[in-house]
Amino acid sequence: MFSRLFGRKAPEVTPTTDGRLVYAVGDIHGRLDAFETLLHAVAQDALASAPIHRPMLVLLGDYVDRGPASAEVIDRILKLRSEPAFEVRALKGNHEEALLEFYEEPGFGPTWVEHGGAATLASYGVQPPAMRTDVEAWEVARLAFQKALPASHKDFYESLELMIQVGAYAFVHAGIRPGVPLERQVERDLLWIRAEFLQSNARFEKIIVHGHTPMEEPQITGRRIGVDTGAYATGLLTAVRLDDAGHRIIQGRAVKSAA
Ligand SMILES: [Mn+2]
Repeated sequence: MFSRLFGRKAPEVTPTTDGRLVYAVGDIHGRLDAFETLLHAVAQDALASAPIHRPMLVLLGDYVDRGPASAEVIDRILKLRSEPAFEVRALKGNHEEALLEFYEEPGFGPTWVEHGGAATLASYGVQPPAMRTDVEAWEVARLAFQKALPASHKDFYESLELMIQVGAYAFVHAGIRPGVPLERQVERDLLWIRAEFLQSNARFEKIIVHGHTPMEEPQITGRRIGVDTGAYATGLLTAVRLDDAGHRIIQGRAVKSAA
């Protein structure tokens, strides 16, 4: 009311993280090099911040495919989980969904490879079939993949989360469907949505922190924070640091970009 009377905007309220220090990391896509650089920067920042509670590291999904070191990225995440420095929370991306689909269904192989799956198979020591249409060869590759995939990795892929909420923020891989309450969002949208979410002017219940759609620069608006900077191609991996004082971008760049 007052804002209308005085012709001013309502005062901005800083969104809260309920006292937590949170880092949300964008799409890694097999770029262990960029991930290591970013983790180093995040760890330095966390030490300097001396938070009261253990800092939270939210991984926004799409750990595998396209880049050269998918299996190694998962090993690195599992190691982080075994260490005390961060509470590690990992979201499911559409590329992890594709991996799990191929694990069950060899006919999905050609589709997966179109989206960078060959790099993931290679990182597990599995050669994808030369002929995309060779059904028997895909079944051989699937069986080899099932054998090569460590149980710890299978557990990891199967236990990924779809949404994490902290204070005024909700973390998802791709985005949310506008107009649908957070608790009624469906997996397909959370993993895949693009334009309908990115171009929406709808009011969201929380500030949505997401990856999935690569942009040259991190996208920060009042309703969403997008941190996918296409690391697999650019070598630049982005995180957003959130606490009760606000947000700050932290980036890690691989020494060399992918050719
Ligand atoms: Mn994605």
